[in-house]
Amino acid sequence: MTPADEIHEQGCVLLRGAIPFGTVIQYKNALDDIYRKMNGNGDVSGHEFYKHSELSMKELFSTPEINRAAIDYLGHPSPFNSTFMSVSVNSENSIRGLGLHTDGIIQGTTTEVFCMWAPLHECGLDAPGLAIVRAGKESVMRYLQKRFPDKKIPGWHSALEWNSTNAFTEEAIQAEFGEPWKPVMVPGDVMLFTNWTIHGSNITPQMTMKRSAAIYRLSNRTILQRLGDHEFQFFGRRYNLKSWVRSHIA
Ligand SMILES: O=C(O)CCC(=O)C(=O)O
Repeated sequence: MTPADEIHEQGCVLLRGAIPFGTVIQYKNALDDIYRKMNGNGDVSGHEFYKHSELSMKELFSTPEINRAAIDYLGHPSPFNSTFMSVSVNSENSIRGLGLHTDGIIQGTTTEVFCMWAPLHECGLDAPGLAIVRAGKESVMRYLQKRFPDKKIPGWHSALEWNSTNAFTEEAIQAEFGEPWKPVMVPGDVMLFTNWTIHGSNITPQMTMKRSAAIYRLSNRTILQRLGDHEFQFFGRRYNLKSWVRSHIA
């Protein structure tokens, strides 16, 4: 079974040692430099990171194994978004993590998205790791439709509304899918999943160390194609963003 087959079947696959250790440490050091300069520990976008370090997220994840999995899953991968996220129990050090969710319910489900998550520190034992539900798109879609019966799925998404329900509590998810997988991971390991995979931070009060992760997402549609999904109004007339960009810029 290929990594893409595993993603179809169970929503995720963990590639051990997928990126050379030394490369990951170079990115970790660059991120620490940025935090020192900015005197902060929040999220850093891939774009901001590149401006400071000239290290690109694309290159970090560009190994033959990962490229193959992305092509097998998406066909023609195109950059979607990228960020570095640092998590610890001490919120002065970083953010305190994210509860269980699917990226699609927040960022949209009309585009297929392939997500790569790589820790820059050891995690899952002394530092927060990743909690991930081993369930494929079909079963997650069935679950979401059951929990949000009046919404069109795929289609509906909301940055806030999903979070005002109990659809993503540990208890609700466990009752439907069983205990989420919480693997111990080291720099070089990469978890691959999609915008349908239920996941979040694995954090307990005992995890006293900080962990950073590089997160890079690709989609099966280019930015221009995605713009075609959006309409806007100007002086009472409706415009399609993609057609507008084509005629005025592209
Ligand atoms: O890095 C983490 O702890 C969680 C990341 C996550 O859930 C996300 O970026 O969607």
